[in-house]
Amino acid sequence: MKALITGITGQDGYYLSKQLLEKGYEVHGLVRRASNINTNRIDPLISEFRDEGKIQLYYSDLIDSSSLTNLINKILPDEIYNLAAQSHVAVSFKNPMYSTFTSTVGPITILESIRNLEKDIKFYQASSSEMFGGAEKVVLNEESLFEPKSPYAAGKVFAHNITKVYRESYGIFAVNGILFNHESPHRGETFVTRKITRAVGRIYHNLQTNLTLGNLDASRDWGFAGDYTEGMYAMMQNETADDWVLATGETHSVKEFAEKAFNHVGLNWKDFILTSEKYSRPNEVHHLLGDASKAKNILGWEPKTSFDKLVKKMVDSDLDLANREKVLIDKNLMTPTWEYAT
Ligand code: NAP
Ligand code: F7E
Repeated sequence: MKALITGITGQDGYYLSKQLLEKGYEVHGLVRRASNINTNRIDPLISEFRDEGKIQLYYSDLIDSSSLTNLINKILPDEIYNLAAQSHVAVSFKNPMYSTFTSTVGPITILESIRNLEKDIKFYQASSSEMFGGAEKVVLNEESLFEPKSPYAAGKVFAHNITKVYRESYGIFAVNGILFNHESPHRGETFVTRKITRAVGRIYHNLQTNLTLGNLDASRDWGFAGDYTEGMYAMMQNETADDWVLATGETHSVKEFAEKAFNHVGLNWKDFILTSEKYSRPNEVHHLLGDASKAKNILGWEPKTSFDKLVKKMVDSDLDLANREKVLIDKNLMTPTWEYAT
């Protein structure tokens, strides 16, 4: 089996390609050219699987439709997972056009390519719980209404709908995975969970003195990314294509996440956390809580990692990272970074 993954260099790209490679897939990934090498997450997979020709990377971009189409025509994958996006909600307010182009032009280009090919290629679209808007404290499922609150979410609603349109109009096996927040030690460092665990590691090793956050009262249904990429695969193996919610069914505030993360190293979060308006968004998603019963009943998917285990896993990994950084900083081989933007 051959899979093409857009967004292979991201958090989910890492877990999904690892799982597919371990199942014997040939994995093809789309990489953006950047001034610094940006394959650090998947480097271990590249060194393990490249010699067997099991992992192959190509320069492209979701908004470069011709290169994307040429790639699909050349690779002729069995499954395409569209994970690429400008995925930071706060940044999407600053770069609304780029964020929207990426989320909309990308999937429709892929769907058009699939429509024009003889081969039956399955398509996975990375939909998001952000599409729900989170204004009400309700439990959300596949039937809940979309009320996007950001350019990011508005773009994802388009992609979700166009995926459904191609499924219903042309019989393409096109799946929407409506995933609630999922985190890991590979999470980008400007998302709130990783920003917190990174700070805990650095504060513990005296590399940072405090941490500035925005809205501490926002709550999210946070799961572990590796569990969610297994869910993506299960959706693609189901007999029929559909829309699926993946969530844990628990919600926790940013404050609770911070409290648990600092407690894990014996520190009190109140001694280190500051708040600033600079991290608030023009429009906030206050509360997200998902119901993944459909995925559980039909796909047999359930999250395996509890909230406590997730926080500990992320803190432990960032303690280790900060420890390694400390060694380099002490030898003047690295300049400390004190605070991350966004
Ligand atoms: P991520 O870590 O931010 O990774 C995003 C990936 O997209 C990276 O590989 C990035 O490349 C790539 N990318 C960005 N713009 C691109 C473009 N114009 N052309 C080609 N590639 C581009 O995101 P993630 O957490 O793995 O999430 C994966 C997908 O699921 C995203 O679509 C996200 O919106 C969606 N999602 C995520 C969550 C979550 O909680 N993680 C929940 C629901 C939905 P670089 O490495 O070069 O930046
Ligand atoms: O924010 C609040 C912030 O940026 C979570 C993406 O993967 O999940 C992610 O989007 C909450 C928000 O993730 C800071 O205001 C407080 O209420 O970690 P986040 P997100 O916006 O939920 C969804 C499902 C996706 O699809 C997205 O791609 O935390 N918050 N203080 C902060 N957030 C950040 N980033 N930084 C802060 O300092």
